[in-house]
Amino acid sequence: MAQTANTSHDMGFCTVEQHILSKQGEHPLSTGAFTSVLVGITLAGRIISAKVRRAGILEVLGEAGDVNVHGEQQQKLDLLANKALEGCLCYRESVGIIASEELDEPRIVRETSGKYVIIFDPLDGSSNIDVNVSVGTIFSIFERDCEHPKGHDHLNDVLQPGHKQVAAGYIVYGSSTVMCYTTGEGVHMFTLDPSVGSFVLAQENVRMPLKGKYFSVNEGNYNSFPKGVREYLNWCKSEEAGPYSARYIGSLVADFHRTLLRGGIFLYPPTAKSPKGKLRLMYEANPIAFLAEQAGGRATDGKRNILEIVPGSLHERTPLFVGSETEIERVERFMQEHGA
Ligand code: AHM
Ligand code: MG
Repeated sequence: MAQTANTSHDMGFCTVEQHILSKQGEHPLSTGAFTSVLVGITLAGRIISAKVRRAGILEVLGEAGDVNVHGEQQQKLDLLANKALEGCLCYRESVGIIASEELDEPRIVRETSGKYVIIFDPLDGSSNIDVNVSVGTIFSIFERDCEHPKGHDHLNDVLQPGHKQVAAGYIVYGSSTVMCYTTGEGVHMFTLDPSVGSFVLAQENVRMPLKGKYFSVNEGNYNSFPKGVREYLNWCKSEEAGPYSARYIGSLVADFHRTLLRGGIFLYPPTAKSPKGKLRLMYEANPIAFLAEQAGGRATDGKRNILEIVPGSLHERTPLFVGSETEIERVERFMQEHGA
């Protein structure tokens, strides 16, 4: 069971903005500039949530007609979500660079000021948009040094390994809209109260259970998984294991949210179609890995801790295994023995 340190009930009514502000002074990075970035993200989250909730009425479902840098059809809601984040962030003085799944290249918002680099997947789980299944927004924040020499390549400010993230989080638009974030001091969870339009503290210091009997994977790809992964999944279904229960939504944010609260494992291994994995390192795996570690879990690409990977490009892909410590150790043992 996830443990609760404090909830809104014993602390009073605490919004996400109040929570972030209350951390100012406690954390070396908790400054007004940093708070402004997080508040920009929560504002965008509320805008996106409103669009997702009324998608059928607003006629924003379906394809937009363009493909993104990955060759995937952009959905109208993908673009609206991207626009909401750009709009809510770029206005803020502390924003230096933004990068998104929906933008080919990072956008340099301020050349020589704007200390933060914000990288996001505006609407993750695109295939679920039109069928009323949970989707989400994922974000990752780095610092950059604004005092750089002339000719500085801003891409280097973006391509930082995950362990340098100063904050990360997601918003899941599910049966309710929930936001989780970390600044490296635990994971905190908020629920959007639509009657007042605020994210209200639901749980501070969320802990991922050490083990959990859920495995979450697209088993349609089973035949092309590495042998170690196939053997692990066979074990999950064996009598010896219990067996485990399968849960797969196909939206990373929603699948991870369940894994965070209930424990178990989410995996997207290399496949024949995506030999380097399908998920994107910088705006999917990194923020999820940071949150997992902060909640007591772990994330690996099968060989390395996700947070140690030095990215070569913004849209780089990676295999991802994330979840309860016990399950990650177990899948690693299977991969060491049978091949990753
Ligand atoms: P997207 O960013 O284009 O939506 O793709 C990422 C999504 C993840 O949310 C999810 O874990 C995965 O793709 C599902 O992939 P698949 O449909 O191959 O199972
Ligand atoms: Mg995505």
